[in-house]
Amino acid sequence: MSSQSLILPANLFLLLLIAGCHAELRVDYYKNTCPNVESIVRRAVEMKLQQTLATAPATLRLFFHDCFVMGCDASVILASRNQTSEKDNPINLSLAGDGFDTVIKAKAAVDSVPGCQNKVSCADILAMATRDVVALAGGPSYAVELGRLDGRISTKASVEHQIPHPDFKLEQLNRMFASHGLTLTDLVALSGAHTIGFCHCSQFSKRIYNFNGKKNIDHTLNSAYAKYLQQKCPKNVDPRLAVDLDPITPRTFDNQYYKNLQQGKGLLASDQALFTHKRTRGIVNLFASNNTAFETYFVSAMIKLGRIGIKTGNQGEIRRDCTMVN
Ligand code: HEM
Ligand SMILES: *[C@@H]1O[C@H](CO)[C@@H](O)[C@H](O)[C@H]1NC(C)=O
Ligand SMILES: *[C@@H]1O[C@H](CO)[C@@H](O)[C@H](O)[C@H]1NC(C)=O
Ligand SMILES: CC(=O)N[C@H]1CO[C@H](CO)[C@@H](O)[C@@H]1O
Repeated sequence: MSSQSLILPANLFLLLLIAGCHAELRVDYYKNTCPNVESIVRRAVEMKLQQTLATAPATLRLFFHDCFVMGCDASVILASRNQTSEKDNPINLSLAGDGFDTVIKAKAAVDSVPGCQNKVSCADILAMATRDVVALAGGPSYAVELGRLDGRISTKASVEHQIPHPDFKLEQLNRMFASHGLTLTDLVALSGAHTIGFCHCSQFSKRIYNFNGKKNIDHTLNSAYAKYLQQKCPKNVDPRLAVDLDPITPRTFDNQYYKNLQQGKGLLASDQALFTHKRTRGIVNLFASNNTAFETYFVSAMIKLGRIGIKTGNQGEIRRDCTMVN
């Protein structure tokens, strides 16, 4: 037998496996078990957002981290007594508590409705809450596919090499996103999430103080913006200090992020790289000039993100407490 004929069935099997996963997600998954789940989650998210605006970026980023590490299975929310779960990885130092709190509050709201108790997964609640915070921050809304089960495994080690680093070059970003079936257009559209939220000084201090190990400023950085950042983030600053990812409209989910990139005002090296590189510059320019195009591609990429590594059947469960396996 030739190696070709051996490889083909394996690929076909993988394809069927992926297609099979998608088939299990449905927009009306809870139609019979908890028909009002969407409005219950929405109300809980609105209340949480009224308490703190940080809810929006925190929840959106939590969803991204959940999906990239072992799939969208709420494994990022599992806590361990011995500090060995995903959220204990140092990368999570920056996962704001408000994202976790949003899911826990929405889960409590769902479970308080007769009939809905223990019927809706934490992974689905996170997916719905993410859609809601984006819309409430001024971004597009979309129908969320549902039917993810919650995972039972969460390890600190699983986070390694799964979350992109802000110093990644375009090729590294592309490789990581492609490993989850996401295209360059998806990468550029999803990076638009950095139109809201905060970033700690440590994530970009190299760009303003010692670029490439020398006492230089990253030359792709707008010089006025670099000066502004040096004022906001002096050397040896309190590591808890953070600045807005989008300096112009930090609380609004819009396409300002891409206009910033055109002016050298991308905060992270991984943001600015999208404009520096010819391969993605056209997509940045399109999104900067046409907000509808940005919203369309963002929604399509979010739906793809929400399909990564979903657990169905006996691979998962509906957790009673989002922080613990049943
Ligand atoms: C392309 C690769 C990406 C890199 C390298 C990256 C890196 C980062 C870093 C370093 C921060 C700041 C964390 C901190 O210091 O607090 C951040 C924040 C954030 N990221 Fe990303 N990110 C990427 C993609 C994404 C994607 C795909 C999403 C969602 C779809 C996302 C959503 C967010 C949000 C909303 C924040 C603000 C969080 C907050 O204010 O609590 N990021 N990201
Ligand atoms: C930490 O606790 C989990 C269960 O919560 C257990 O599976 C794991 O082996 C423990 N790890 C260490 C290093 O003790
Ligand atoms: C903006 O993008 C949308 C969606 O891709 C498209 O239908 C529309 O024609 C574009 N508008 C302009 C002015 O190019
Ligand atoms: C939200 C959360 O659980 N963050 C944790 C991330 O990891 C650090 C340790 O590296 C913890 O101190 C944080 O509490």
